[in-house]
Amino acid sequence: MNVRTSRDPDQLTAAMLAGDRVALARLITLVENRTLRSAEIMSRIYARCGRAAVIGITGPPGAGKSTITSCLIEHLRARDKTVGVVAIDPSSPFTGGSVLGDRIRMQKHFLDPGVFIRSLSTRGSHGGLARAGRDVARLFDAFGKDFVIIETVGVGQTELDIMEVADTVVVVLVPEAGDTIQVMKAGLLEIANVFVVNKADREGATRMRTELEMMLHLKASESAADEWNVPVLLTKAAKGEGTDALLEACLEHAACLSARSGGKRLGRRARGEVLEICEEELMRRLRARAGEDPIAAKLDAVTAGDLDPYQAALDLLGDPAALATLISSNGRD
Ligand SMILES: Nc1nc2c(ncn2[C@@H]2O[C@H](COP(=O)(O)OP(=O)(O)O)[C@@H](O)[C@H]2O)c(=O)[nH]1
Ligand SMILES: [Mg+2]
Repeated sequence: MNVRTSRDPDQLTAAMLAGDRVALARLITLVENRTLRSAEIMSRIYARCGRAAVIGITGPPGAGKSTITSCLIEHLRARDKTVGVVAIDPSSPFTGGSVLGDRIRMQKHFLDPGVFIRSLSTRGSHGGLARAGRDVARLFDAFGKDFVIIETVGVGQTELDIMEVADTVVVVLVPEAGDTIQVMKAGLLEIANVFVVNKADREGATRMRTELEMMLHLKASESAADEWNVPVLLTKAAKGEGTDALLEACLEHAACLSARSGGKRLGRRARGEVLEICEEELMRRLRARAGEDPIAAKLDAVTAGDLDPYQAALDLLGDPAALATLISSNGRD
């Protein structure tokens, strides 16, 4: 078998679980393409997941997420831990900043066999991207990485969805007016386990920390007592300052989690996830069949003005035989 070109989930997952990095890269590509194979692949590796500590890093573009990720990789490698990174940022690929020093630092990570970095493109729907991000994180976990870092731009539902797979969610902000309000609007206050005010070399960092602490205090007094107090840390990631304390906070949070649940949170939204996987696969199959009958015939009737789109959809859904054809796996991918 040539693992570079194989599409066989059994062979590829066996090779990957035996430690083959090329097989891992190939599986990531297949999972990124969101075909039926992604579900088949994930089902084969799922039982091996749950050992890695998954850290999600989110925040606005340019806040310093990639720079922080790079620092965390360095700290983890110094402790002999292996790391997988999934970067989901359509606007800027994971290069670790434009400064030459940053790029040289990133280069080192790309050459390190203990580190596997993968950027995901925006291909497909947003839901598809969120699922791809989660699945790649799980592939790293099953492969045996000690830590998985997911970097994503924190502005929408995609990011919130991806963060479901993270054990510890780090929200990175910068001292700029309006950011704390943005935090509330984007629902980040609900998902953050650790807040970071990066670029603390700029004015307003301590004020922003105070604002965040006040917001967290209000939230804590509203809800039942939580064993975890969300810390607000200041970092100057470009200089590497404060990122060791950030890693410590992430480790403390992970320890707090496992003490609380007696294990990993894997599968805590199992019901929702099954429905999501079905939805994605059903949509994929429907789209693949859109050019064929019975959908094509209905579309023609709608374009000709003989049928309205609502009735066309109701006809298709009301015909069990048509429905069975539509959602059957065509085995072409
Ligand atoms: N002044 C300052 N700039 C920083 C700091 N951390 C990162 N940057 C710079 O901010 C820019 C965006 O960083 P990047 O990590 O790519 O942000 P991302 O879009 O959140 O991943 C880069 O030019 C970094 O060098 C910091 O602590 N202070
Ligand atoms: Mg980035």
